[in-house]
Amino acid sequence: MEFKNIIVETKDKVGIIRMNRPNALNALNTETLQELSKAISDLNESDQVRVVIITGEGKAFVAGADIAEMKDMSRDEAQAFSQKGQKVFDLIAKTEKPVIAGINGFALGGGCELALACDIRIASDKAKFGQPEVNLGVIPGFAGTQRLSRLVGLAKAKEMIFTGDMVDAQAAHSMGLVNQVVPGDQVMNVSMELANKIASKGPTAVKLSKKVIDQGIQRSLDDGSALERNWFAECFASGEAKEGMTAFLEKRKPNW
Ligand code: CO8
Repeated sequence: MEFKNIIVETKDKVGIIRMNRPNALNALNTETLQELSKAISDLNESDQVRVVIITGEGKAFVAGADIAEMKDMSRDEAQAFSQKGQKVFDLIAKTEKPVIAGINGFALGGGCELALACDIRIASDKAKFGQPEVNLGVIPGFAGTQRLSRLVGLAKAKEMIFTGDMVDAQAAHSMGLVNQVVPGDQVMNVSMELANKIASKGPTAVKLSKKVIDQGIQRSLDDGSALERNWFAECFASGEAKEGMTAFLEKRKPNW
């Protein structure tokens, strides 16, 4: 599939998706969602790739769903569009490999929701976050009501969603919406550094960590701990535990 609205590349063990509709501030139309879905599936299946970064070209990460495309939607079309976006973002959230959002600028509406579907968020000090849907007479439709409240708590999520106000990167950091704020021109460097560090770790252990955290958080502590036991054992079955521990004892780097 040829991509028109995104650029996909691989550097070492890191797959990079750049949202690339700068004239529309990388707004998500149906075509872009389809491309994003294909790209993330391809990177998930690639043996070379261990970590994925999603970032934006120009002054926006993503300024939301495409308002021009949504404007005349019927109720059924709106439902289908919301479902499509939720499915793509779910694919990102459930990708076996860690996904880092390198937030270079505006992350609004669907753009904030895209960042929320990623595992780790690195933000430029110039980035702005918001769920401005109420300004347009709608609510977030790509799971923002759900993921934002789970990440930053009900009070902050409700304030952002009810007012539609934008918050700057520092405020986003204070509420736990982003992991780190970095100077604007350092977003990709810091994201790559983090991605390379994660990519150097035991690949099965990293994948299973993501799976057990995401699945366990939805269960009781006892049930989550049962999952952890199973997947802890799985690390031994994969052979990577033996290599990691042997390497430690032999004072060398593991080879995985
Ligand atoms: N959709 C379509 N086009 C957009 C969008 C968007 N979300 N955002 C910006 N653009 C376009 C502008 O129309 C403009 O186009 P043109 O040059 O042809 O006039 C171009 O991008 C540049 O934008 P601005 O001139 O507005 O740039 P500014 O720097 O002045 O302002 C802002 C930047 C503040 C980011 C401003 O563009 C803005 O407010 N954008 C809209 C942000 C927004 O409301 N996003 C939420 C959209 S709703 C949503 O995401 C819901 C998701 C769930 C959908 C569920 C499905 C039913």
